[in-house]
Amino acid sequence: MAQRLIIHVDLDYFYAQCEENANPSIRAKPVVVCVYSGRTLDSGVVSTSNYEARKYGVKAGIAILTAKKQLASTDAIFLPMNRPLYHSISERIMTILREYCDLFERTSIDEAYLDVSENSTGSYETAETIGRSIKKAILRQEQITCSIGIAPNKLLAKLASDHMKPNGMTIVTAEQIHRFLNNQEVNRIPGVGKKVEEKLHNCNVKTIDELSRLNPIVLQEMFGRKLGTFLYLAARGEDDEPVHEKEIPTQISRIGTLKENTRDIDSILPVLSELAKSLVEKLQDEQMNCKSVSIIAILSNLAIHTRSRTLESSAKDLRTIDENAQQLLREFIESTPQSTLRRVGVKVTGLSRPSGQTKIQSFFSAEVAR
Ligand code: TTP
Ligand code: CA
Repeated sequence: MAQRLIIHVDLDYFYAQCEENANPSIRAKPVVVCVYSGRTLDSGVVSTSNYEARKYGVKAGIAILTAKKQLASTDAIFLPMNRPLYHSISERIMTILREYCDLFERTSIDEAYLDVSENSTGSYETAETIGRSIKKAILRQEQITCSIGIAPNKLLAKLASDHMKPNGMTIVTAEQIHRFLNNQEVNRIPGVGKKVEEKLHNCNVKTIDELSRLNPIVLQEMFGRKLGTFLYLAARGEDDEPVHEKEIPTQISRIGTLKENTRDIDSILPVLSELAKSLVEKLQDEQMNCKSVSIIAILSNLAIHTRSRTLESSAKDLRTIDENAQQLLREFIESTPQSTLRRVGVKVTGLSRPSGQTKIQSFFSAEVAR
C-alpha cells in the first residue's frame, strides 16, 4: 500500500482576497472586511484583513473601532461582509480541489484536506507536483492564492499549510517530522485553545518538543483520556484520522417563535424570511442544493402542520427558497381559516451536492509521468 499523503489547502486572507479581486484598485491598500453589528456606525468586529492591514496589527476578531485607529494614517478600505460572493468563489475552488484527490474533506469555507496517497503513489515528489498544479489552477481560474501543506497525516498537513503564509507550500516528510515540530508553540496544534495552553504553560510547557517529553499518564490526568492521548500523539506528529467526505444530511430546517400567536400574514412573513436566510446560509456553507421546500406551522394548540412543494430544478438561492416558503405560508393560511400560528419554520429536503467530480488524476498521473 502506498504511504499516506495528505494535502491541506488554506486560501489566503480569503474574504479580503475575494474583495480585492472584485475591486482590484484596492489591492495595494489595507483592506478590512467587517461584521457590522448595526448598533452604531462603527460597532462590530473585523472578519479578516489583507496582509497589508495585518502589518498594522489588524486581524480577525478585533473591534472595527480599534482597527480604524490602528489604520488612521493609511488609506485603508473598510468593507461589509459579502457572504454570497465568498460562497460562490469557495464553491468553485472546492470543485477544482476535488479533481485532484481520491478522498476530499472540506472543513470550512476556505480549507480542505485532500488524500492524495493513491494518485501520488505515495511519492512526495508527485504530491508536490499536485500541490503546484492546485495552486496554478486556483490562481488561473479564480485569481486566489493559497497556502498548502503536504504531510503523512491531517494534523501535520494542517500545521504545514500554516507554516508559510501567504502563498506558501510546506512539505513535511516522515523523516522531517521531529525537526518541523520541535520549536513550534503548543498552541499551533489544532484543538489547543487558550485553556489547554494555559495549563501547559503552568507546567512550563511552551513548545511541542517540551510537550513530547510529558508522560502520557500525566497528560491523561491533566486533560482526560481523550484529549490527553491526542496531545501525546500530536506532540509526536502522529494522527490517523481519515480524510472523509461529510455525509449529506437529509434535511435542514429553521424554526422560530412568533412574537404573539397570530394568523396575520404580514407579521409572519418577516420571521419566515429571516429563517429562510439563515437556512440558505447553512445550505451554501455545506455547498448543497435542495429539491423541495416546506413550511412548518405550529398552531396555538401545538398541532403541527407542514406544506411542501418540489422545485422545478434544484436550488440553493435565497430568492427561490424564500418565495416558495412565502407562497406555501399564504396557501396554508388561506386553507385553514381557524388556525392561529404560534411558531413557524422552513425546511428543505432532497439535498444533494453538485458533483462535477470528474477525476482527472489518471490524466494528471500521465502528465506527471511524461
Ligand atoms: P482564516 O482561514 O482563519 O483566515 P484568512 O483566510 O482570512 O487568513 P489566512 O491567510 O491567515 O488564512 O478564515 C477564513 C475566513 O473566515 C476569513 O477570510 C474570514 C472568516 N473569518 C471570520 O469571519 N471571523 C474570524 O474570526 C475568522 C478567524 C475568520
Ligand atoms: Ca485562510
